[in-house]
Parts: sequence; structure tokens; C-alpha cells
Amino acid sequence: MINRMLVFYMFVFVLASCSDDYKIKSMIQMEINHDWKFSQAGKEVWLPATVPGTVHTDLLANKIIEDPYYRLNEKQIQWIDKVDWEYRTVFIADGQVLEHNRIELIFKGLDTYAKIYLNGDLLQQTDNMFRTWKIDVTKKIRKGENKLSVILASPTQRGLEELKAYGFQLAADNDQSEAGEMGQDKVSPYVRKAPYHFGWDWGPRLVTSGIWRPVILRAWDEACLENIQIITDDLSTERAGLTAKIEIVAAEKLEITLNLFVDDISLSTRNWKLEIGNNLLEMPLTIDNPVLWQPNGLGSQKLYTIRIELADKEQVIDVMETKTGLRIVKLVRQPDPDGKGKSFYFKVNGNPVFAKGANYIPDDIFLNRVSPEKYEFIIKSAYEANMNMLRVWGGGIYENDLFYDLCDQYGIMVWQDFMFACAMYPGNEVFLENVRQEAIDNVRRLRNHPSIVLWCGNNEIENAWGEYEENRGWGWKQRYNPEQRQVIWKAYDTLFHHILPGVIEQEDPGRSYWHSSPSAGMGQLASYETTSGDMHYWGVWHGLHPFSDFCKYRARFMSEYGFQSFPEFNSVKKYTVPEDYNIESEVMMSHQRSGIGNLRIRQYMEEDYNIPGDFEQFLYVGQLLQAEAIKMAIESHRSDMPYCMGSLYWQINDCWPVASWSGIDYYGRWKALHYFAREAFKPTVLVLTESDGFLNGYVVSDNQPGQKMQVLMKLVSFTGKVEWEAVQEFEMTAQSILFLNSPLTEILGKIDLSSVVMVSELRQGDILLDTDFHYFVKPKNLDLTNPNIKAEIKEKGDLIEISLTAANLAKNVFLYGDGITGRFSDNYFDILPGQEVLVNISKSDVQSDLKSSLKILHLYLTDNDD
Ligand code: BMA
Repeated sequence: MINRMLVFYMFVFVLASCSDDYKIKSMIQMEINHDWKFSQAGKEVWLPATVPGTVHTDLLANKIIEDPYYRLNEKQIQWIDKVDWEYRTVFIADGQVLEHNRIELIFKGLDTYAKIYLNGDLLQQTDNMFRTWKIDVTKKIRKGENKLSVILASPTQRGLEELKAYGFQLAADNDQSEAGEMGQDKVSPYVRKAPYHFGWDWGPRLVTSGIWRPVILRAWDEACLENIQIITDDLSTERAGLTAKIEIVAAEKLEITLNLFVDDISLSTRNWKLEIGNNLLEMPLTIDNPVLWQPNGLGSQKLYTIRIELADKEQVIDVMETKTGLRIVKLVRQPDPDGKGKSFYFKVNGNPVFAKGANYIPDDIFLNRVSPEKYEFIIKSAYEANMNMLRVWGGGIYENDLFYDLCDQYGIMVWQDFMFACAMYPGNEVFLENVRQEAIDNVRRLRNHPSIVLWCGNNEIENAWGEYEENRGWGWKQRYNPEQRQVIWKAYDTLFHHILPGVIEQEDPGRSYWHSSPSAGMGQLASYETTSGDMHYWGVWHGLHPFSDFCKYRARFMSEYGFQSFPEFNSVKKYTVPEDYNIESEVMMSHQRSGIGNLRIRQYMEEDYNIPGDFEQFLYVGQLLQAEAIKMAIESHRSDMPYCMGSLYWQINDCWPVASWSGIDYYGRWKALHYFAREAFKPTVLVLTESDGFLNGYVVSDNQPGQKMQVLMKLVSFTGKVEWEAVQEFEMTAQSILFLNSPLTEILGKIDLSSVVMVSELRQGDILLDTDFHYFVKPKNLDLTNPNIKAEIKEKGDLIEISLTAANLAKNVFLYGDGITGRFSDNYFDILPGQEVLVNISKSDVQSDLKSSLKILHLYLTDNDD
């Protein structure tokens, strides 16, 4: 978010255009992204390379390897991470660069073990993908051509050396060492590199190397702006009291003036005397009548641009800009009045906010392929599905600035894990210091983003180890002797209870730190029964609990739960050939990394659906299964408000084409789940559930209580006959209220439950807020008849509109077809007999004649061929 380059060039341009012979001796920043070449180390076969990038994508671009995501190609390319690679370029440093007093090379991200050489001299060795490396090259740079070379050592070989030096294997169950041809040697815990690169239960094993973030040449003279931190001291709608903490590096003692602008208006000017080295200066500032930043659905996302100009006696010598939003966020953990538990919720600008969203993983194995468009697509998809929070999960990366910029802009709060997941980590000093620097780099880079609401130490490690209860955990403790156990726990304790919270206290004291997700609190393991902290509920799926248990297990904040599905057939076709069209085929199994995945999908599908023999239909029904399960969970969490204050399912996206828990597949196709989540996360929803022979109706709202509501309920037969209807009127006295609790028999009498649906409409005055379809039997027991769907296609401006009608109830209508690149405004929906459903799609998203290419699948067809 801190953007110097653009501003700086604009500034130079403005001054330069004032007077042609005005000599500007100010900072230069340029990205070294041209003419890179790469070769396997020692082979001297130099091919064009892309920086930022990775070895794998460069090999692919040069046609040395085939698409790693296609069929079984992943297996053929495991050699790449076993060898060293070299990247080279030559850049020109002209007189303008060289006349500066201080010249630096800044590497924003090196994956992972790099040796950096400039003109043959070793500048730096690196060992952490997540850190930024700034190197003073003032004395090494030459006029004219400069040879820059980066040698990237094999991360797996270096990992093996680290493992050997450490003396024993640390637990890392998701590391697919065997797929990586490394037997039982799991090196990921020893290497500060994105854990998911070593394989996960939704990801391939592709251990990358590369210069994955930009390389910058920076030249300056007396002083330069290093960082701006904006701290909110007090905030109301009348006034925002802020402090700008400004870090300046000075090469000499210097008198300076700092000018601070908010949205281009100069708000403050101060003079200072800088000392040589790092200087930390503070400037208070006030914004009158500020517009507060609010999460999606609760207000606007106003961002203020704060610009600092640093001037010496004669001229401005550096400019830095950052954007921030004004809000106060607190993680509230207050004991319940009955003393039985503690709340866990985010209070934003004084209002408790129910967090609605999902977990986010990196959007590709090859991070350079996550384009700005892809970032925008995924964050916008979260926004469109009425989400207000994403959890950046600890097995991936600290995301690019753009990710957080978009979250700021769309009102998506970010639960930010540090990058530690499902493994134990070393505790030697070098490792710990490396992590401390990594945390400092990333916290400094990200702390002005209003979207970030929490720093979290790690994913699932506290529970996996289970220090506080001998019989808990994933069996890891039992793998070690008492001394090793002590060493491992000490490392954990130092890292997550001291180093990381220490960095937060020092660098970002306004934000809360939560040591591990899930946790019931310091010293207490989370379980499905705990009444404090956050919960990962995997009873459904891993534990084979029935879907209805989503309503049984209550959490204060549900930060993970999920259910798998396959991508739709059009997506599967992209990475398979017809002989693979079977979920047990070698290729499909290779794109299913959960050992129990296929089994679980079948087990649960058998309970609720007739299992289709046809491959394409199986994929479709699998998506319905997932969507219904997660919808049930979301609804149950939301109606349990305010006891429960968050529902983040596992997971919004994929990093390659695979069977997974995602709601959006790798190619950007929304699965049935994402459409269902959009409904379940609406600001105000109707929820109908059954328990012990009772029909319960809830209305849940993100808005403050007080509104008058009306619910119209109709029991409709699958042929369209209204069997029963009733109206309920009530006031929202709380954000979740139970408006109906009636014995089923009272409503249904002797009606055949397999051929009716309860259609309920929630209205506030004339506004229809939500419609809910409640069925009384499992989908496999529904007495569906052929709905005889009719589709009429019309062009309407830039859109194509499809009008759909059905003679009998149509369940889970799925529109698809060849040549459709975008998505329909709705999908996987039900149509009541006699009802007209209008769906549209943008013309630019259809590369075929929709009249002939449109296909319609619905549940009745999965059981019948007519
Ligand atoms: C959660 C995550 C991931 C994993 C998922 C599905 O616990 O934290 O580690 O991919 O479960 O098993």
C-alpha cells in the first residue's frame, strides 16, 4: 500500500516540466525486470526468464516442461526442486544513478535460498521467502553495465541439510514428501517458505524457486523515507485523532521539513534535525468529521490517502504515500455472565460484527500467475457473496499488497495468520531470529490496512501438539522422547507466545494477537465442546458426523469447517481426457489430495442423494451436497448469534484444479456452494430448520434490532397446489430471533412430505428480503417428476436474459454449456411450478450461440434418463 514510485515519478515530472534546466538531484527507484535469463546451475543453457517469477513457470514458458496441472504432469517435474538454478541480468547504472550518495538493491521476495552476486561479488545470502532484503551497493555498483546474478539453491536439498543439522524429524503431516520423491523426509518445517508448496490435502507438491517479488534499484542522497505508520488515537464521527509515525533513514546529519497531506490537503508541517541512521518521527494530525471505514454491508469503505513529503532546505527529496481507513477494531473476549465461557467477536467502530466469510489460500502454486485481475476476481466474489471476512490461512503466504488494498476497498476484514501451519518448528536462535525479522517486515508492510483485524500465530498447531492435555493432539507428542518433547514445546512457546506477540506489541500495538487457531484461550485446547475462543469444526467430514451436527456443535467463532466437492465437468475437462472420467482414475485421484476425499464424498452422498452412475452428474450432485451442507452450517452459526459471532468456511478458492473444499474452482467458476453462500450470508435471512418434530423459523440480521418483519409461509406441492399458508408478523427484538416453533404435525397434517416444499418470504414493508425453500425429506426421497423446463432466451442490451419456467417443481437447476466463459446471475436454484425465474449473463461472457449451446441439468435428471 505504501507507494513511493508512482508518486515520486509524478513529482519529478512536475518539477522537471516547470524548468528544463532545473537540476533535480533526488531519489531514483527502478525495477530491474528486464533481460533476465536463467539456467540450471552448472549447465550454462541460458533461456529467457521472467522476474518476478518462478523456475517452474520459466521452464514452462520455454517449453522445457509441460503444464504442471495437466493430468499427471506434476509427477514428471519433481526433479526441479532437487537442483540449483541461476538467474542473471545486466542492468545499466548511468551517471544519474551514480551521482547519488547511497545506492541500494532491494529484493522484495526471494524463494528461498539465494546467493546474490553483483559483478561477481557475493552481496548477500538469503534463507526466507517472506523477508525483504535491502543491500547497500554504493561501493559495488559500476558505471555502465552491472552483472546481477542470483543463485537459488535447491530448497529441498537445503531443507535436508537443515533437518540433518536439527537432528530429528519435526511433525509436518501435510508435507507430501513421498510425492516429492523424498521418502519420509519432510523438510518443510525447517525452510521458511510457503508450507503449501510442499503439498497439502488440496494442493500438489511443487516446490518452487524464484525471484518471486520485484527487484528494485534505489538511489538517494541525504535521506529517504522508509516507512509510515498511521495510528488512530481516538475516533468519532466528529473527529479522528491520528499519529503518523515516520521512519527516515539519513546518510548525514540534516535539517528537514516534513509536509503531511491528507487527500491532497496539507494538514501538518514540521521541521526536524535528522541524525545519521534511522530516525523515527511523529506527527499528530486531526481529521474533522471523518468518514469511518466499515465492513461490507455496514457502511462505506472510505480510504484516506496520506502523503508525506520530505524536503531539505532547497527541495523535496522524497515522497511516500499510504492509504488507510479510519476505524477502531477490537477483539472482544469477555467472560459470560454465568462464568461458563468467553465471547469471541470483533467490535468495529463500537458495533459487534458477525464475521461472514471463508478461509483463503494462495490462488496458485506459482504466485506470479496471480494477476491483479485474479486478485480482484476473488475478493469481489467474496464481496458479492455478502462476505465481510477472509482468513489468510497460515500455510500460504503473507499476501501481496494488492490483496489487502482490495480487501480495504471491498470491506472484507482480514484475519491474518502468520505463516505456520500443521507442523512443529525449530527453535534454534538462527531460525527464531529469521522469523522475528520476517514478522517485522510483514507487519510493517501491512499495518496501515484497515481491513486487517487480527494477527494470528498459527494454524492448528496448538491443538495438533496438545501440550496441555496428555491424551489430546494428533499423536505427535508420542513420537518423541521426553527431551525432544521439551525442545519442541519450548520452540513453540518461544515463537508463538513471545516472539510474534512481541513483534505485534512493538510494531502494531493497536491490533489483537491470537496465538493459534483454533484455541479456547491461552493454555486451553479447543474442542467441539469449548465455550471460549475459536473453533475448527471437522466433525462433519473428518469425524463422519451427520450434517445435522452442524447445528449441534456451538462455537463462539467458527473459523473453519468444510466439505469437499469436485470442480464442475467443464473445469475437469481442462486437466483430463475422456479416459480419466471416473473419480477413481489415476488422474482424478492425483487431483484429489485428501486420502479420505472420495470415500467421504460417497459416504455422505449415499445418505442424501441417489448416487449418479454418470461422471458429469456425479460432479454436479457432489456440488449440491457440499452447498447444502455448508449452507446448513452457516445458517446454524448465524442463528446462534450473539453466542456465535463468526462463520468462516474452509475454503473460498483453489491453487490448482482439484477436488477440494473450495467454493470457487481454480478456473474461477463458482461452485454451487458460492451461490448458496451468497444466499446464506445475505444481510437479513430466513432460516427454517427441523428438530425433534418441530419446525423452527429464525430471522437473522446484520442490522441493528427494531425493524418490523413479516413472513409469508406457503406449503406448495410439486405440481403447484398451495396446501397451507400462514402469515407471521413480528418485531426484531434482537439480531437473531425465533419467530416460529411449531410441531410439524400441526402444519403438515397428513400431507405427503416427499412432494411438498415450504416456501417462505421475508418482507420488511414492501421489500422482499429473502425467500427460503424448505424440504421435509432428503433429496433422494423427494418425489420429483419431470419439470419440463422451458427456457426463452432474449437479448437485452449487453445482457442475455433467460426466462425459465417449469410445469412441475424443478430442483437445483444448473445452467451451463460450451463457450460460456462467465457466469449466470444465478445458478443451482429451484423453480416452482408456474413461477418465472429470470437469469442473465453478460454477452461478452458467451462465445457461442446460447440458443443451441445452453444445457440444463437438474436433480430429476440425475435419477432418470427421460
Ligand atoms: C483445515 C486446514 C487445512 C486443511 C483443511 C482440510 O484444518 O487448516 O490444513 O486443508 O483443514 O483438511
